[in-house]
Amino acid sequence: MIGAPLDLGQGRRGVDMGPSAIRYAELEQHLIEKLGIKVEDAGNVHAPIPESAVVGDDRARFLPQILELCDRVAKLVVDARRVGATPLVLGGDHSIALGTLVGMANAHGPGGVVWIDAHGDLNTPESSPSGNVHGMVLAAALGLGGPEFAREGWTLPAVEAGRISLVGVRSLDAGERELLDRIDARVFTMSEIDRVGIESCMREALAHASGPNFVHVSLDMDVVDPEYAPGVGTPVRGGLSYREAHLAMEIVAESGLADSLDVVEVNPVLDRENATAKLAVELVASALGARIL
Ligand SMILES: [Mn+2]
Repeated sequence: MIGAPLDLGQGRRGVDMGPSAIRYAELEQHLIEKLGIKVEDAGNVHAPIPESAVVGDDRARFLPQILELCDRVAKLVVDARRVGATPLVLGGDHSIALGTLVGMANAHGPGGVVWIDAHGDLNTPESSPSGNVHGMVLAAALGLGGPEFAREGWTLPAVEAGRISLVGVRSLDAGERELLDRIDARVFTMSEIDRVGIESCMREALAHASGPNFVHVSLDMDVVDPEYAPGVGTPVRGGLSYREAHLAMEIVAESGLADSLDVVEVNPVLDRENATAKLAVELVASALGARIL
């Protein structure tokens, strides 16, 4: 378990408290007592705060500080893989997933990813309407974010272009649609999930991401409908229901494919009685094998 209390990748304060909220909702106890999983909490990596950091380039705000933090996450992920552990990274905004993916790629070579998110996170500094890096992280992991994302010692692309699955998407920018035309991604929009069901969508998403080196599952809590997950920075109506979110994670566990996980964008400032962090704990537990029976 690695905490990444970063909020420089988006515009609102609060997601920096995500790791605390998730720990306070008793993630560790859940995993140990209910699932018998051995957990080691590596604590939080150092994260600068926006009030004392330099914004830098408006097209990719706080990018140098974000990459520094991702590098710290990546090193802990490599350490975890060395001892055969499953890295579970707690955000923080979604930028931290670049650290997880680079760490996995440094340890094993480029892999596949199932990106469970209301958004595509496939912008670049050129295409981004906001300059928020959390909306660029998947493009960056593909090596398509531009030269500003390159760093010494980083394996980029960290993800193979033919092994990306997006699940739960309902908000894409024009630049993201263009990028999707150029890569072989499987995109399961909410519309497709409505039509064919979350079960077959998740099975196909995992199959598309599977292959050599690793499969990473990245869970942005904003994929869940704001009715169940109100404490996220960028809520979009029409998301996964409580049961659909659980079933998606149960299928992750059943597949046995996930080598690493992250859960991101929990914002306690916008939450109701820590409901979103509690749901994050439940969903992580489902992804790691919690069952009803
Ligand atoms: Mn996201």
